[in-house]
Amino acid sequence: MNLNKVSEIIDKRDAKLILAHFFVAFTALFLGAVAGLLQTLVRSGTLTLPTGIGYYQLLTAHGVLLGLIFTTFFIIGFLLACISRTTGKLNSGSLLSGWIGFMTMTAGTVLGVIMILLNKATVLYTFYAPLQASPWYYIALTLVIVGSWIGGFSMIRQYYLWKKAHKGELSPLLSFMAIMTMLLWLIATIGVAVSVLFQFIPWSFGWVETINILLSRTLFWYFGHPLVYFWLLPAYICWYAIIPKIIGGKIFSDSLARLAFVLFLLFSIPVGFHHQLLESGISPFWKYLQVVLTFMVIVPSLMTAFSLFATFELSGRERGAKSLFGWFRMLPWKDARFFAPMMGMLIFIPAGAGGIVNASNQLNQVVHNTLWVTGHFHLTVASSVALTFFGIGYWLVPHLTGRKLTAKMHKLANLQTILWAVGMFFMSGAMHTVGLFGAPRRTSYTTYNDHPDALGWIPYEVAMAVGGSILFIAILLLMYVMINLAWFAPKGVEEFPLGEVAPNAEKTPRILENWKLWIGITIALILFAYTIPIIDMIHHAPPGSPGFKLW
Ligand code: HAS
Ligand code: CU
Repeated sequence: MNLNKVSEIIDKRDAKLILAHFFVAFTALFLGAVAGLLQTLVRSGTLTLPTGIGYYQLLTAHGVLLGLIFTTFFIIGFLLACISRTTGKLNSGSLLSGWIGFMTMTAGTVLGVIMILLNKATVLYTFYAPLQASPWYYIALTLVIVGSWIGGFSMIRQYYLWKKAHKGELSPLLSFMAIMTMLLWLIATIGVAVSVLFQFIPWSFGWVETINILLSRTLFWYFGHPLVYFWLLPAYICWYAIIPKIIGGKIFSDSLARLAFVLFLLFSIPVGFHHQLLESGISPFWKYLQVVLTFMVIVPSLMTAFSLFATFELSGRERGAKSLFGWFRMLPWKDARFFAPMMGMLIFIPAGAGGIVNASNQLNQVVHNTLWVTGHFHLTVASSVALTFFGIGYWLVPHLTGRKLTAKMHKLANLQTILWAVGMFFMSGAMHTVGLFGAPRRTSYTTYNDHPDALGWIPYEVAMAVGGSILFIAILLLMYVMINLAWFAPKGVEEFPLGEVAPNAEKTPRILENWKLWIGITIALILFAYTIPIIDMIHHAPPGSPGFKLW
């Protein structure tokens, strides 16, 4: 087997492919952020959009560009970097499929954005039926998904080749985590692909007149929940395996890290009903079962919190920290590669607690479809995950371009992290609070005929706009730093911080790499949680719905 030797610096050809992904990701981030800023201004009554641009059109652009495009491109780029760094440079076949995947995703992105700009796809990022977009929009989404599969296959192929050449060896932790993340994505996207190909495309072309709404939403959330872990797991890769190196410590336990990722694969998917607790047509038994499984998927996050605390404390004590929390001060707070993800971790504590509120059936009745939920996902994906991705970008971009993250850029990057945290505090804090007062999500500015409740929401919406404006300044700063790191920073070598496992950690049990076993249990759990409810939805379906264009 002709496998390349692992080098500390990612190969130049691989670097190009990864940078191409980052280029699309950060462009989408910038455009999505512009939409976000405008939305907060419109919603608070501060700004009226020029005719021709709709609030819901902006909201669609915002959700799609940030939630689907920024994340997917960044993640695939980062996972490719993890694979290339730990299993050796991509061989020519994997590199080629990497590029084909990238091109396919980019074509889908361009087509999708054109449809949104033409106002032919104002259906928000969840594209709930019976809202009906142009068929070309669904085709665009299909291209993005299929492209991501091709990129994923290129990673799996590389991993397989490594395994073949290293019979009986444990694969590198980073490559294991990357493959687990991609596997989660492959299994999850099957749901949305089935729905788009067999329901949305025929319906929007007019080949069939109606759509089974409940089935389409269920297939969406079969995908939509694991989607949020597809965002989270790359951040966990950084927290588990990269942060220890940056702080001069060690990975607490290789087995615990791998076990957490295995549990995410098992429990991420059969839980979509926690987004549909208020949807009629699903029996309470199946909702209950999926809520139980949702509480199971909290376990690997708690394990992660435990493992990170252990890493931080051990490294602090090694450097002489004595008191109970003395290790806290020993952490490298001025290092942007640490500070941004660490802020993400800190924010994940209240963010995760909010998730547990959402998942609790009775509390979900209070928060569902209110701005609380919008607040929840701005803390999770838009803070914990986004800040970690920014933190990865601060070393990975210069590593790939052969430049250095200078002291000045460290300072600006830290300032951007602080601005992000402050902006989110106002925006997400106001969203959570006013959500509890009943303010709905996904609505433009309205006073509901000067209803006193609705008038009471407006000050919070103004606070959201203040937070949104601070966040936009932070995005401009981020763009400045990233452009510097890509094209202007001084030439040099920026390391890829690859954590090592603590020498006294237990040996990793082989069963954790038993892919067939984990995939088997995953499929069994999915079939258990979804088969009967889906048969019910098809058998007892009310008459299907025609399409609506409400914009
Ligand atoms: Fe969620 C809705 C439940 C996590 C994203 N979620 C959403 C939506 C999004 C989203 C986008 O059950 C809206 C979808 C839409 O448009 O309708 N969520 C949960 C639960 C968790 C959870 C139980 N969500 C996430 C993550 C997301 C995300 C992660 C993105 C990345 N969510 C829900 C539910 C809904 C929902 C319902 C539907 C609501 C509705 O009615 O519509 C859990 O996974 C959370 C577990 C996390 C923890 C925290 C562990 C803490 C850690 C940090 C440790 C920190 C350290 C540093 C060590 C238990 C790991 C400390 C250092 C010091 C020195 C102090
Ligand atoms: Cu969920």
